[in-house]
Amino acid sequence: MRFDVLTLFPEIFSGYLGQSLLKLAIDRGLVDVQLHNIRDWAKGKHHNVDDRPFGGGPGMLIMPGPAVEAVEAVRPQSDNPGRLLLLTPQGRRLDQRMAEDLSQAGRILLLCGRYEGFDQRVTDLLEPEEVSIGDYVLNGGEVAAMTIIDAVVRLVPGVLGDEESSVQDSFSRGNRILEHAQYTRPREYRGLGVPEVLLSGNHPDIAAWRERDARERTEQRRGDLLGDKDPSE
Ligand code: 6GU
Repeated sequence: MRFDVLTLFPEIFSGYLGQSLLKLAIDRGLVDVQLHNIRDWAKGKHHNVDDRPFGGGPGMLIMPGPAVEAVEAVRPQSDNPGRLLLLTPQGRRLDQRMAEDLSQAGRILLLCGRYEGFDQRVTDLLEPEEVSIGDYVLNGGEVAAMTIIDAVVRLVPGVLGDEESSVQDSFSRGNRILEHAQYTRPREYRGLGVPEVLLSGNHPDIAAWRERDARERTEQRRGDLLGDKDPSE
């Protein structure tokens, strides 16, 4: 799985990319993340990438030239043209189903905006898929791009061990239930014990307890998940 991140702030990604699970996946050749600085495609001696909006208004917009030319230069670097995502709070909201679909693409290009966003002609010319990670406003697309990489990478075969397989995750395909509570040692901490059934060795009883706990917490916290239909379908 190859990710190409196009951003004005590639440094934001360095700590994240050096972190355990992702670093391991990169070292094992399962994942490749290429960072590209949009400013490298800026023209003129000041390498400007942003300017004020025509018609007035607050903030600065990323000019079409650097963004469009960056994508046009990076896209042919691999045989797979991949899926081009533009990160914006105006995009389609990311969910587990979208992450699963993206994990099949082989390659994802992530175009990160800062300031007040991109000149409209970036979208008109590149026709990217516009993606949001939720209904709140971030200062830029970088944290959203990391979120997408993080959600997708753990679905790439081989990235997670068998032990931590993603198939039973709360939101894996068709699974619209939260996970049950879990306990580890010590058996007592500050006067709080562990449900007796989990210490019983009775595996049918343990499975039944976990199912009930998962159902109860889903009802209490996320009743919206229990409707008979996925609202994204
Ligand atoms: Cl993708 N970008 C920005 N700037 N804000 C967001 C977002 C993206 N998703 C939610 N909020």
